[in-house]
Amino acid sequence: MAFTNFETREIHCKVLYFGPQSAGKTLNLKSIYSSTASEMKAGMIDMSGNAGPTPFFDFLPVSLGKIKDFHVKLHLYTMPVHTLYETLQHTLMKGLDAFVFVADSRIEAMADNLESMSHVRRLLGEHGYSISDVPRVIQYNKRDMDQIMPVEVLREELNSGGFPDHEAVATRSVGTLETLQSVAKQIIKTLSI
Ligand SMILES: Nc1nc2c(ncn2[C@@H]2O[C@H](COP(=O)(O)OP(=O)(O)OP(=O)(O)O)[C@@H](O)[C@H]2O)c(=O)[nH]1
Ligand SMILES: [Mg+2]
Repeated sequence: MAFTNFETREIHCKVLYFGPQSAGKTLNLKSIYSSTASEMKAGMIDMSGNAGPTPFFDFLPVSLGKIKDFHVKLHLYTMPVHTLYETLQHTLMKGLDAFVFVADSRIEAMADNLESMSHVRRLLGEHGYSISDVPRVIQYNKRDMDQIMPVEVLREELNSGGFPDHEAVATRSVGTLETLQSVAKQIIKTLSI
């Protein structure tokens, strides 16, 4: 649920990036960070130093600017994959406004994608969200790699609900901003301002 502060005229929304291990969740946030104009970077946590698997989670606040006299901010988080961090997963699930599912397009990652998607659905259910109603974007990442699944198959397996989806190459910042814009558009529609 978006948090509205009427005194400061700010609305804070929470977006979680899900997906299997190494799908490119952290790189999505890094790419958004590096594509943001330096004058807009105030308040962002510099993520350029983080490398390798994410031990806990990543966090990146981004500003959408003013909408009807309210300053709208998105708080982007990546969800840790390992069940070792179950408590953290439950904490991150609270107050969710939308999510991005980053799929790894490689054929060998298909089973992990499916398992990760059912984990997301399970978490949504456990936290009282209406599974088919939470705004989301599905991203088919690593489109530059060899031996990848056709997008139509990924769509059939991971996006039967017909949510907005995008192809991406996060290493080259291809599709990462489009994914963010897509999720922002859906969130803005749900804001009651
Ligand atoms: N070729 C290619 N490699 C990618 C792409 N996206 C991510 N990678 C690589 O995949 C690896 C994992 O990327 P991360 O962004 O750390 O993935 P993650 O989902 O945050 O991984 P965890 O934090 O371990 O769950 C890195 O070596 C990236 O360079 C892509 O689009 N193309
Ligand atoms: Mg990571």
